[in-house]
Amino acid sequence: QTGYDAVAAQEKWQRFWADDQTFVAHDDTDKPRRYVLDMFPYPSGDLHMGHAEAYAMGDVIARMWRMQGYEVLHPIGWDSFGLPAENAAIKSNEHPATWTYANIDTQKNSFKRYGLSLDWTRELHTSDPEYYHWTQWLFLRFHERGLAYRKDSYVNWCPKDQTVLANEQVINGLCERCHTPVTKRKLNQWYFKITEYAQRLLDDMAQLETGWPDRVLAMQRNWIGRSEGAVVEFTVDGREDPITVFTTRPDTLYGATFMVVAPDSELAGELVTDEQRPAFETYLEQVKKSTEIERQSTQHEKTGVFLGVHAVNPVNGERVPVWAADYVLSEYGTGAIMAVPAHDQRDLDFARKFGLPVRVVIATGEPDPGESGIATAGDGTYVNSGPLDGLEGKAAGIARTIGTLRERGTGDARVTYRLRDWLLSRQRFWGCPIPIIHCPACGEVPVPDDQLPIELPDLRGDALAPKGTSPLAGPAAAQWRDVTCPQCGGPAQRDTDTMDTFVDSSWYFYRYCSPGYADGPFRAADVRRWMPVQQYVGGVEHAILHLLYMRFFAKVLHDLGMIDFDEPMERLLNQGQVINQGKAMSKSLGNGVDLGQQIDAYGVDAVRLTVVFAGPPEDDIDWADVSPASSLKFLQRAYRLAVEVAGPRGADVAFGDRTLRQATHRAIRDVTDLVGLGRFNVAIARVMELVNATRKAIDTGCGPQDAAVRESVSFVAQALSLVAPYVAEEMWEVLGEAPSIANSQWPTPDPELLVTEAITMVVQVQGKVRAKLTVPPEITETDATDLALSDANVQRALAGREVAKVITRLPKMVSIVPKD
Ligand code: ANZ
Ligand code: ZN
Repeated sequence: QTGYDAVAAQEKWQRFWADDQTFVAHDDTDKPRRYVLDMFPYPSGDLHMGHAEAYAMGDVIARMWRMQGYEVLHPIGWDSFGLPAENAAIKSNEHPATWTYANIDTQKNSFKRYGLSLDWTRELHTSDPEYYHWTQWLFLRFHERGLAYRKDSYVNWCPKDQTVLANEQVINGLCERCHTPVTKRKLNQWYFKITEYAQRLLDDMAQLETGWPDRVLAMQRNWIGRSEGAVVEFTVDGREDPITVFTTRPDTLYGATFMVVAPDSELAGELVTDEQRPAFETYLEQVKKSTEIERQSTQHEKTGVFLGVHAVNPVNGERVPVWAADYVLSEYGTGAIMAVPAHDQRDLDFARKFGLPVRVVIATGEPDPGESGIATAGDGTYVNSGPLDGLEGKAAGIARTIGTLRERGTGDARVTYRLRDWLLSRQRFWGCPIPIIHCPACGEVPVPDDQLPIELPDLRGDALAPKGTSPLAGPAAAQWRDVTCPQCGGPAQRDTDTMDTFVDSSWYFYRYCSPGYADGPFRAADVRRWMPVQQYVGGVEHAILHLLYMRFFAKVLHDLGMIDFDEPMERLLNQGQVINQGKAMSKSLGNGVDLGQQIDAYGVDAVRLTVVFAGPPEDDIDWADVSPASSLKFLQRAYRLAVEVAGPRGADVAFGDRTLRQATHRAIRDVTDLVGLGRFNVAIARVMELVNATRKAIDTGCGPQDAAVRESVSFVAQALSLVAPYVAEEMWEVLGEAPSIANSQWPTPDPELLVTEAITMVVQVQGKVRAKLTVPPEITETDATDLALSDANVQRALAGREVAKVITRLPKMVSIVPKD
């Protein structure tokens, strides 16, 4: 028998691993522990190529650590609340749970077939009351600390899905899901106060610098968007409260010739005079239709209305007009600015359009912005700025202005963040109910802990259809909604929103440590045992949202005294995407690759090997460039080696063929290092080289029964088990070893066999020996050529002539042929 039967092997070893409980993590053990976590899947359909890649990468690490002697926790669960289930339920007139749990069944089978070393005993579903009980409990802890609150605000609204969208779910002004243009709507919504943690989220990134990709940290830093500046108060005629602005350039205060407030801020509505109100209202309606991205764009045509009032500049007493314009956002800074057209381009564009004055306060030597239309932002000497006149440099100007403002009580230094609070209300059914009761007498009353979980009622079909409010606010849910107030016993109503599913996914990895725990979200001792997670694996599409939210949750849990670390994920691997023919796979392009079909054709092992071997884990894989057929051929070659070795164990390996042993031990060293560095594809290339060396030793060297061959093939099997577990188990069995290979001991290289004897490499120029160099036996073509060409004698022999050809016979000879 020469080939291994992929289908038979898959079935055989799946059954074995399940019966043997090979991948169950033991709480009770003396071994050191490691926690490898894959971002849990959303059960949208069957497993697809994207999953295939992500989970293959995580499994390399989990299996390696297991063989290295760690007790590995590698759990799996389901992010099972969410809109697709609800939409499917509306269509099929069923409960969203039906669709969800049916999909989970399908996917689960595929996951098992895919041969991942997962601990299924800790499986969880965020849509189980058993789980969301604790999501609600955590919400109440946030609520107690003032970290969950409600406010009225304009929210992004998808008119098609009839739901609120977080800023992050609006992509270029369109709904992330259905691509409908997003509009604005005023609603009373629940928020998490993530802004209170903005600075800590920034500071603690220091802990992530070695383990997380730089680009993810950069994206988070940008998203948080720390900005240093000042607040300045401008008084308004006939009004008690001043207008407070946030500026990064308080030093330009003498150049502030008008003010602008966000049209959709409360302040604008308060300030506008009766005379200007109609124009303002018309403008506001228009603004509500545009997206934030359009509003912030410098290309965006400047629009605005005068509000009819003037404010007083605190440094020079000048009266400046107050306008409303959409380039000022209500949610950033204070929602109002002092406009300095000479030194800020957007203010200048606005001033030129509406004929407002432009006053230069920093002489930079550049053309007058009022004439050129180009604002000057550089450093220079202050002019037209009272006591600042003659001063050089903005650092000095800013410091001095803040000093003055502070003395007079009209301003102060201020740090602002771009980060907004996390809008968590969703007007949808298939999510975690918010455990709050609204009582006409007592107001917002938390559901007492002992009444949790608040389970979803049984709604289906048309009761779930989008009507602009939550299905839980509709008539079908009246019985569920009407309750008595826990405080006064009077009639009251449940909150009818459900939570953003990002809440569910912000704490699932703690739950894996205490599956089924009934007295809290997790047991502190369990989390202390397993966490922080040593390796987190998932897509870069989560670089901001999920990864920021879960970091925020960790900090709150830390402050609640529930965990003793504040960063839950030590290392992060963002795998690339699987694309086809250079493009993302999509139905419309018809370039989708079906994972099931690939597995049917080539087997799990070959597909997994292909995915991991395709390139660095972070890079995209173009399925048009890879060949699962050649992966399968390689696996068969490796398997045949084991078949040839099979038979009684030979002599002591110490007497085995030295050349092959050296190749094996160098491969052990390299594969160990490369996997540790996340360079899985290069590690596989090394295994392929070892397979070739072993083949050569069998065919033209020591023959199959030499102990060095068994040693080499054993390592090949172990290394292959990282990506091709079925064939690896088969090889292990053929070699006569006890299953499972997953529990075998990863070898350590013998230092004595790593010593590389030096080889003399002869360098010829035009057939004449010009140099003898000492090189390692495994020297590569490029290294040998570079080394030869940089030798002084070789250079002299070349005498400046160009090289026509380099012929190598490695590692012994390099022959250089010069031109002419
Ligand atoms: C006066 C000024 C003069 C400004 C100048 C800039 C240059 P970052 O760095 O992004 O924080 N600003 C403040 N709040 C705003 C809002 N809600 N919507 C739109 N723009 C707003 O930018 C801070 C600067 O952006 C602030 O400093 C303010 O304009 C503007 F030569 O104030 B500046
Ligand atoms: Zn009450």
